[in-house]
Amino acid sequence: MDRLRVPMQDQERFNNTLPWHELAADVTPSERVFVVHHLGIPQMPPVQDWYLVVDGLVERPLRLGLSDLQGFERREVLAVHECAGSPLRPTVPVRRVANVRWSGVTLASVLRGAGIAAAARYVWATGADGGIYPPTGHPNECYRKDLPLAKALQDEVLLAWEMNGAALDTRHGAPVRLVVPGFYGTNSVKWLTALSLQPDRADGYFTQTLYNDEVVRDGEKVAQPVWATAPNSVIVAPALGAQLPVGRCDIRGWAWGAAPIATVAVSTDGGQRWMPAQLRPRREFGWQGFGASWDATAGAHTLMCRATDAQGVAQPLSGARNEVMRLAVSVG
Ligand SMILES: Nc1nc2c(c(=O)[nH]1)N[C@H]1C(S)=C(S)[C@@H](COP(=O)(O)O)O[C@H]1N2
Ligand SMILES: [Mo]
Repeated sequence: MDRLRVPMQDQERFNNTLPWHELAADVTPSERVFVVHHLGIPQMPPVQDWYLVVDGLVERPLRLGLSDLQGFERREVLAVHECAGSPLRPTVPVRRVANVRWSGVTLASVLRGAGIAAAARYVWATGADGGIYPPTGHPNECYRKDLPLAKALQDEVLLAWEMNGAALDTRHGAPVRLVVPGFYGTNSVKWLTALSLQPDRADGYFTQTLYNDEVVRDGEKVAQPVWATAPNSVIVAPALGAQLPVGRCDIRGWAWGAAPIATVAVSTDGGQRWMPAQLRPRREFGWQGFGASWDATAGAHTLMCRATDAQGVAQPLSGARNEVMRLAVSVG
């Protein structure tokens, strides 16, 4: 089935990221949610002209407008939204993160509405945007990602048209985007125009070339798609570079990962000694608040936080996108 085609907006790409101390709220206000797009922003048509094609290994291909989608049961999910960082520098942490309440319908309900054929293994999701990826000059017919069907059918995975109770902003993928809680942001395709059930992984630069981590498994180097989020954490108070008075200082932050976080440890001396932080339980797929009280002494200090998930996987100290954060502050 033919998907919707639109021109691109003639405008600068931008990736905006806030300093972490502006992420103090449990649910991140929409204007503080980072914006990332690789090819620019497409000129989406008026919402009544938008449609989504569902095809491939389905019993009945569908062409759905927004009002058709709204006929499925509504579902809301609170979820961490985390960018994996530059796909050209997969081990460099950026910690672009937010905690968002998304609303829409489950991807599963729409796929089941089309009838899932037995041979289907992956869901390919296509955005309306296309063009050059500036860092490498590679041309792209579209932005396309894929999900393993087993994940796609989890009921936290949404086709969303609302963010924090308001209609999605154009920059965040209006009118409808995919939201994949527990997977990195790159998988949450914005400006969605097509879903296709397929037996194999998707074609295209963003699934075949970029967003594949090299990992060693059983002594062999293999490519691992950038899907599930690894445990991670940020300190939101005090702020990076803060000048603090001597005495009691509350260290606060957020921890998250595909699996719930079980413990967070905090260091105030660059990782020589660690103390356990207090940690809130996970709510839905959201991040978990942690806090620790520190008796700050005069001098320069490096604050660090390290999350360990319920499966015992801890943030590495270095060399990974989720390596522990180091925050320099001075006291006195
Ligand atoms: N269509 C489309 N979807 C996309 C992208 C894109 O370039 N095009 N970028 C992805 C990346 S890398 C991230 S981190 C998130 C960012 O979503 P946001 O801008 O709403 O925060 O969108 C993802 N979805
Ligand atoms: Mo990203």
